[in-house]
Amino acid sequence: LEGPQPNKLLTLVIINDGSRVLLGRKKRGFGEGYFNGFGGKVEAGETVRQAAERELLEEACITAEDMKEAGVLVFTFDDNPQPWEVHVFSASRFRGEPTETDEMAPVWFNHAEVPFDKMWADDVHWYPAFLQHRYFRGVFGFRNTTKLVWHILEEGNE
Ligand code: 6OG
Repeated sequence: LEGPQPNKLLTLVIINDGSRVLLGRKKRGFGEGYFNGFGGKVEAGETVRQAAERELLEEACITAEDMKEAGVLVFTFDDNPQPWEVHVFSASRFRGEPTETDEMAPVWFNHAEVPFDKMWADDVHWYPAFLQHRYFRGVFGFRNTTKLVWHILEEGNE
């Protein structure tokens, strides 16, 4: 039997210029085919923020200039004993040109045209808070990796 395990830490950065968000279509690995922000696992010896900056550069070839903490999401899976804790950041300004990489193909979407049907099932729940700059905390329960079966979401103004 496996006992409780510490959360696995990941990052997610979404550029929001006020009317559009920059997402990437994931080309390989976990979540392939889905649109999402840019991010990945926090590595040993780096802070969550450093990991967020590194993954944004690796996956989209840009550096955020005003990256802020936007919220925290915890994902539990019936087929994985380790919850994932995803730290979500937002930024409105960046240096560099969003560029397709091996991992991600960047695309801008108007706020009203975010492609939720091609995104993780949790996203539709917390994007309203994200787009309105309200800090959010959510816990999401997935079955068979991709089916969302329950969630809790709190929004504030922190
Ligand atoms: P790599 O393992 O490819 O990073 N991620 C999720 N994002 C959303 N919106 N919903 C989920 O529901 C997610 N699960 C993972 C975190 C994976 C990237 O995908 C995000 C990371 O940015 C389950 O390095």
